[in-house]
Amino acid sequence: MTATALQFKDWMGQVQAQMESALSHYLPASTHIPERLHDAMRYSVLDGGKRVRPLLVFAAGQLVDAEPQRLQAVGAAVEMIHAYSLVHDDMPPMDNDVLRRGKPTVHIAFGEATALLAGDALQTAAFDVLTASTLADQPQDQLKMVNILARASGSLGMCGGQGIDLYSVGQALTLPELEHMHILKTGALIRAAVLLGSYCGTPLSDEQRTDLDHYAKCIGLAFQVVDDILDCEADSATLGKTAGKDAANNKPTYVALLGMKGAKQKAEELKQAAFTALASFGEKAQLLHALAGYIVDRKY
Ligand code: GRG
Repeated sequence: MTATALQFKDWMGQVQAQMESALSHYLPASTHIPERLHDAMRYSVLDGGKRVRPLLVFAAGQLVDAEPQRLQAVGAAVEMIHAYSLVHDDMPPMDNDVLRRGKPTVHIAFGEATALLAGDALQTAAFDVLTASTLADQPQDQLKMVNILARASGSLGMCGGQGIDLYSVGQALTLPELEHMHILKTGALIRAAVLLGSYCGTPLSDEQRTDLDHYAKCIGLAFQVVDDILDCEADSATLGKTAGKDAANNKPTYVALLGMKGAKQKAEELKQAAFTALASFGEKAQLLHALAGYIVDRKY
């Protein structure tokens, strides 16, 4: 491993540790009544996950010299939305999964009604954190941040993407349709994480914001392409299948549409496009650059 790669790994470890404490701080304590609901919320968020979205918040914060406390709050808000989406996605009417991050899913551990409530409460807790303290220099910027997170999470963002996914089961999606679904389902929150981090410090110019947004769109889509590749590889290894669980469940994937080689090439192209979008930021975009590499080259 090179010195730069080691420094990046150290930085990731530090942000992940900071986020664990920040999330624990912002989530209601288990001792609050109703304890069962707060236990379920904490169970779904703490002690697990790569924290990719908070890492992006911090990396974008570096561009604008943002204060760590602001980035922790914003990272916590985004991670709470992410956790809520996983809790609901795992439930029987959606993916019906029994394991997440190596432990029983929330509805298995706490029951379906509590899982539903925990997801709902995590969603509103995110907006509580995003509005409870000053996170941008200008009040209108903080208002914009609330709007960015709401848009990215709702029916024009993540929920909309999940809807397209649900309604397309058993249908043959074209590549543009698959791409549209993932830009919303996974990409919208990743894009929001990058933009939100950039609102926490010195304002960017419109041109810089456009470049940053382009970077965020590329890595948001790359994240899903790589997720499909990893799913397919894991399922091939354990089940001896070549198409992966999603394809076996009749869900469209990049690997099914492009083949493994084509999907890997697509991820590489998106990474290069993300790098290009960062060119004008120079040294300040080092962490965003490294994160694009991490997202595309990760092994889990
Ligand atoms: C139910 C409203 C609602 C939305 C669900 C994002 C989503 C929409 C569902 C997740 C389904 C899924 C597993 C998609 C694949 C990509 C993805 C988001 C993987 C999980 O994210 P990671 O890898 O997870 O960042 P960790 O555990 O590291 O936090």
